[in-house]
Amino acid sequence: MPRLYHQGVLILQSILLFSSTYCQNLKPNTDNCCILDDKFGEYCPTTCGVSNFLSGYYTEVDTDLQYFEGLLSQIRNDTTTTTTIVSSMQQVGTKPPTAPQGIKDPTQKSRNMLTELTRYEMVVTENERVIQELQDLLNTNSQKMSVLKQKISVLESQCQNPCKDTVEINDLTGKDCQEIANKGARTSGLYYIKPLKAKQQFLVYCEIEPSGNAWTVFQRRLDGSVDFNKNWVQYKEGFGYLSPADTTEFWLGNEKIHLMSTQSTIPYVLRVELEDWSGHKSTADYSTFRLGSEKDNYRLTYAFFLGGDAGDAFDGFDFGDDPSDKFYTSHNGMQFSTQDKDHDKYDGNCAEQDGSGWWMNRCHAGHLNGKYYKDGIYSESDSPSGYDNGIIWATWRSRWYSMKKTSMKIIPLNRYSSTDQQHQFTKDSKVGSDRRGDI
Ligand SMILES: [Ca+2]
Repeated sequence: MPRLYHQGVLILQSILLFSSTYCQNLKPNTDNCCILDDKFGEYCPTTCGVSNFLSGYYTEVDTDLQYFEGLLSQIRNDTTTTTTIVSSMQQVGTKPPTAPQGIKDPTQKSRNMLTELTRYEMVVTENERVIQELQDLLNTNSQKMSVLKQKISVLESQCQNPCKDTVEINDLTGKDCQEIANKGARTSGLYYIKPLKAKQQFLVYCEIEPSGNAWTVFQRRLDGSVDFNKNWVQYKEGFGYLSPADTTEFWLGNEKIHLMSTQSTIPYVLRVELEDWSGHKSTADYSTFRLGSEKDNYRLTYAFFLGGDAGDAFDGFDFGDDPSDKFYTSHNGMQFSTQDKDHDKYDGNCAEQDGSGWWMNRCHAGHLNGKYYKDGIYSESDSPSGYDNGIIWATWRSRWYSMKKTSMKIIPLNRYSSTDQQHQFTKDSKVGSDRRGDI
């Protein structure tokens, strides 16, 4: 107890000071001195006096000290209690209140249940949405099934009727259309013919006049719906479409044309029919038209030009570019050329440049398998090669004018009723290396 000790010392010092002050006023005598001796003189008190004096205060001081000790003890207890309270308050301020263990578990369980409930509600909501979607889909499918059932019902009722081919093919056949007409046919349309050397019959369009003259058509242009830029095999076999009313474009095929045109001792007449974009029409007829075999690359030959408003473009045309133009644009005697089979008289490939198959020379004055140009007029810039590649007939229209409609057809010479017009061929022997008939 250092503090108590110091307090006690202070009290003793105070008493001594008091005693000293008191002593100066005290006159020594026998009553107040236990040892009265001269050696001490007037000095008083003696040790015994001091002791007695202090003894007189002992009880009082001791009582005070005990009182102070009691106070200190109380203060110490109060301080300890206060410290504990402050510590508890600090803990209360920093730590969250903790629930008793008995309450903690049910609370957590309750929270888990709430979470599960929320999740379950979400699942229920999602399932309701899916069910609604499936219901909508079911309704849609039911409607579609209803429509399909109605269509099936209509089709089933239609199937009760006997099937009917929408393309009417006539029953009569022959080696060509003229023979079919000779058997009594008077209606133009689709017929099967079988030339003498043909292995099997094939379909053709027969144009039969009321008089009984019948043309077998092997080429038709009328709307540009068919691309005539084909290869050798396609031109050999034919392409495009035949139709009962002759309303579609086609090339019958070189092999068929060869079989037809070479089957009889009676020669065939070739008629070229043209129509421009103003509705004007013209023809060009050639006698003894023949197409050679594939071995001869389907070479074109005819005896002479019979006549026609279109003029004799097959004999070539003098375009004014070179004296040899006419010779090198004639077609009689030319073999057939395509993009992949070059049999022309030109260093290049006329058929490839002009995008057609034709009896190319160097190259042409009549070119009916050329590119279809709507409205007729075209120019070098329209042509990929810069050459005249349209459907041209130079003796009737400019090489930069492409026909709207064309056809090529044959008839036996004995049924050809037009006035014969003899035409004498002349050939220019001049040779050049450039194309003729082109700019
Ligand atoms: Ca060539």
